[in-house]
Amino acid sequence: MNTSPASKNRIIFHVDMDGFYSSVEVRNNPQLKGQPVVVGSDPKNGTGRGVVSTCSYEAREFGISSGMPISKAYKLYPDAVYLRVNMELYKEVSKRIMIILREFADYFQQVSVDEAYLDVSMRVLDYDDATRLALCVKDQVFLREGLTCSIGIAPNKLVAKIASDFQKPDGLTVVKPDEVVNFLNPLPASRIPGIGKKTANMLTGMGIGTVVDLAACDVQLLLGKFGNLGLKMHQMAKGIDNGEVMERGEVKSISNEDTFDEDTADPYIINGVLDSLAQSVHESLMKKKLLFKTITLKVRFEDFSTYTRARSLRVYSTDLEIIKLTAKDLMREFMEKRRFRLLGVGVSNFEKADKKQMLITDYL
Ligand code: TTP
Ligand code: MG
Repeated sequence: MNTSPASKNRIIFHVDMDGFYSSVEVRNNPQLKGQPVVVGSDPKNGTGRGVVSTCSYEAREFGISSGMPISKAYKLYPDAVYLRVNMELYKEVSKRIMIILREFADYFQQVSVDEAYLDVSMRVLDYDDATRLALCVKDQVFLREGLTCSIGIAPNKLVAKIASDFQKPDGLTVVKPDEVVNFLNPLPASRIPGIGKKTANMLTGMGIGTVVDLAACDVQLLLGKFGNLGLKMHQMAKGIDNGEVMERGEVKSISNEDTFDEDTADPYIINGVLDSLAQSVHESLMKKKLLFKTITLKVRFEDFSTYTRARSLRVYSTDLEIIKLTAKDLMREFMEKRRFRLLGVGVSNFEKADKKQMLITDYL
């Protein structure tokens, strides 16, 4: 694995594309420029049951955001341009963008379809030099792909990531080592990666609203309340992160999920959906020539509460029946009176099929 040294004087970029899916759509259909564009599932005149994947900054002005039910987005602004997700297209564009970004890095790590870390410590002299390099990155991405991105520059990945989100779209935020604390302190604690809504609410209950509150909190208190996550949060609040920029290994998991047209508790429908999800996951697995060891089930109830369960096998497998059986077995604890809104099936913990014999054996 190609890993950057976690030395003290690093200069890291976090690059994140602006409104990625919607920006690609607008670039391909310039007549959409300046319009509120929402990419997600079919709104079906307000009765659609899926979610918003992302939307253009113009649509964000109406309060629309990623992850919101598409029906809510429609209520907020029915006249927006609603487009379906064209994942093949975004993946293709993503691949080309990552090729551009990689050219600028000593060490490179793609973290999602539209974001990457670049360790540039060895190719720049200081933060001014790094700023010039970041402007070159933005220029190249725009020239070659017609898309804008935002970049955060900082001494570590954590602060670079928070910085890239600080001024969006088309932003560039530089946080030098001696500015880290002043940059982080006034931000809401929820800006720290890993602090979701639930944790943020718990923190608020403890009187912790901002990063400086978190940094000032007694670490024992955080440890008691959140375990190791508490310790990690406390470190991050102080801007400490020694994580290295590393090349991403192969794909970590393969999954698929389905939102029902109508919430259901019907075992016949549920089993049918689990089978077809398992089937599609298995097809991707075969295409990628991978063996799996872990099967994951995701369920979402009608009230949007969401749970995941996973089970690992003793040996690697390629067997479709094992995915189906395990998903159904994991499903058993949820088969109660409540109705389901969404089901998902995934596999992970991979091994290359050519490295090991295809082992199709007993399942736990
Ligand atoms: P993000 O980088 O979080 O969002 P974005 O690029 O659309 O907008 P921003 O300018 O704020 O960075 O996610 C990248 C893509 O991932 C996004 O274009 C669509 C997809 N996505 C989802 O499908 N669902 C989600 O809930 C989120 C957050 C993103
Ligand atoms: Mg983005």
